[in-house]
Amino acid sequence: MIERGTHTLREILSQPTVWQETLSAFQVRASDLDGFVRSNQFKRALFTGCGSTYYLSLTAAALFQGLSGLPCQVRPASELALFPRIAILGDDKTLLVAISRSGETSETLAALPVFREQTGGQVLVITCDGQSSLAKHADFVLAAETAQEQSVAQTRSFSSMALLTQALAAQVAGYPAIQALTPLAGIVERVIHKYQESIRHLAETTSIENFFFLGAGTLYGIACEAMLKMKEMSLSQSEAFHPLEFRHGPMSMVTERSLVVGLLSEGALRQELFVLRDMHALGGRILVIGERIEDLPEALAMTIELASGLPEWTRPVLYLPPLQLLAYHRAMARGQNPDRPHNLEAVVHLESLE
Ligand code: F1P
Repeated sequence: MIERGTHTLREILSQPTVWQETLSAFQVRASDLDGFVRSNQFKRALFTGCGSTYYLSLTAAALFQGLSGLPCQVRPASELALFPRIAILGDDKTLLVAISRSGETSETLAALPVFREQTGGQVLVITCDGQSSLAKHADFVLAAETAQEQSVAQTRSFSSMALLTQALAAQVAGYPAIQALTPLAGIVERVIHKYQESIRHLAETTSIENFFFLGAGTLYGIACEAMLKMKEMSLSQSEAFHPLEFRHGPMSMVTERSLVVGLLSEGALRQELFVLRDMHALGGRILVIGERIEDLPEALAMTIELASGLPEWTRPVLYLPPLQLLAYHRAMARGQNPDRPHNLEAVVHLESLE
């Protein structure tokens, strides 16, 4: 019998290698992608997915708009399928980017024909299964095949598909995508190695009862994914907020039994640190993840410094492995099996949509 958590841990730790493989796969498709983008002259993009891949869409759309300047929207696939008139804006110059690890989720599959009928636009699919039903219905496919997983909860699949969205955004914006993203694999390996033990130690702190993940801009989708990982794997109370939104009510839940995790950006760093100091004053424990962490006394927080030296747009994926490890070790400490989360399946089917 395989010990609980074996697949999840192996998949989390394999990310440096799988990211390299994913970027190589992207490189093979890069000139075809250029042709696809040039011949369609897209004016806007709509990103969609379900669960983890909806949260990935939030980060991807923010990056895409930030780099390319094209307006982007994000909707859960169920909203596109069930409420197209209020969920879909656009015309035949709109690109739908549909993201799904399995490529078989019923809502995401149902969204495609609805989008095509309403806009006449093209569909680009990002997936871990290039032979899936979703991929078969796409106009263009980017696949991270070696990121496929045995675990139900997405870890390396999420980060590898995130890397593909970053590469897509960079390429559309005319940045040297591969060159900019290649160093990430080495950097994440160092981050995992340096912080794995202290993350495990924090995750095993049984006095922590609830988790709050705060992220702004491109990091909001990452905060949501961290919240979902903590719920799925360890069945712990967790929520995600934009950092300043947190002060508008939700912070009333912070006690000395809370862990507030700040995913620090560059643009709003001062304000984010202000919120974290505030939450510490309310009794919360603080974990911060950021490129460089200064101005925060050690006693106030546990810190994870990415120290990548890379441009900010490349960095969102680097926050993921420490957050996945936090959820994994919390699950193990609570006797859960993160490979097979409670009540969950790897693919969600809703018969009435099929
Ligand atoms: C999306 C998803 C996952 C979730 C669970 C069920 O799947 O909702 O986010 O963790 O595994 O499926 P997919 O469309 O990306 O395959």
